[in-house]
Amino acid sequence: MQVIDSHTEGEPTRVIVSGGPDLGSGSLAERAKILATEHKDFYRSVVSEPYGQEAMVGVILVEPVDPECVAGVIYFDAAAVIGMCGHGTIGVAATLAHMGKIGIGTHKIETPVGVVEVTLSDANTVTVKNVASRRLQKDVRLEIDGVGTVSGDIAYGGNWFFIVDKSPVPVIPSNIRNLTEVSIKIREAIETKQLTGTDGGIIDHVVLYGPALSKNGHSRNFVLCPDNAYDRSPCGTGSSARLACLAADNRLAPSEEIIQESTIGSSYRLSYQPSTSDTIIPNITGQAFITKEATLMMNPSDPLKNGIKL
Ligand code: PYC
Repeated sequence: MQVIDSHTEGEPTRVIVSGGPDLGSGSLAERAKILATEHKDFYRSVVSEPYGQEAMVGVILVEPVDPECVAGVIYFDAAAVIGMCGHGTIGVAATLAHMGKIGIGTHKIETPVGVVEVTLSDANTVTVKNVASRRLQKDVRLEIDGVGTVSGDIAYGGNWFFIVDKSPVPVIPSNIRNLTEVSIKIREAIETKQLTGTDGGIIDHVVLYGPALSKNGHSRNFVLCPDNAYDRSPCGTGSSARLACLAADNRLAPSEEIIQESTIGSSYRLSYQPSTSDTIIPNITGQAFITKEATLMMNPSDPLKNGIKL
């Protein structure tokens, strides 16, 4: 299996260029479902240790249904197939450019949750025009053991998020373990209360916000992903969901640009355009760098070929 690895603002992406499973020729959502239900061991092994690394998001490149798209993509982490991935899309654009498949300019990419646009400004800098994003519920209060009441919004940016505006734990690198534990408790409380997005969409990402640490930053975030790893980048879909909340509260005007910091201090430039009465179209700009081209050798007799399961 041929893969190309990159990182987007510190968050790793592995693009499977060839040798992935046959997912048929249905819609991208149907193919994502086949990956999720019939190839769990496969997708876990691609991104988990010892073949992958912590926090890695994998991407299978597939034929798009929409002929205007340069590629179809299906995203996954070590725990789940996910609808969309902002940092992954920036990584895919840089990877397609590295492969000579796209040049400077704007291109369409098909995901299981809709078509997104990528604008490649140079070999590394990419702006993603994401799918329509919206807030579903404001000020949902949760009682968290050892923390107290935590209030957050349920919002969509290609995945479903619980967004806490005022993190109960300062968003600084030395708190990563504590931030992870609190975010996992929040996600468990969401499950216990059976809170979901529209059509039962699983709220599998939690974002905690704190003040920016840089002079020009708007805020800094900590993002818990389904596999319990934290996003090293500011999370493209999480940032999209947050933009929807800021827009709904009139805290950010259309086209106004903000700098969103990640936990590790990398950043995205963010803005939005209004779409329907309750949705916005987010723009996310960040940088991705290719880190390797490799052949993954999954030996059937390797007892750890499906990843380390503890
Ligand atoms: O950038 O959207 C994102 C993302 C989702 C999970 C990890 N990164």
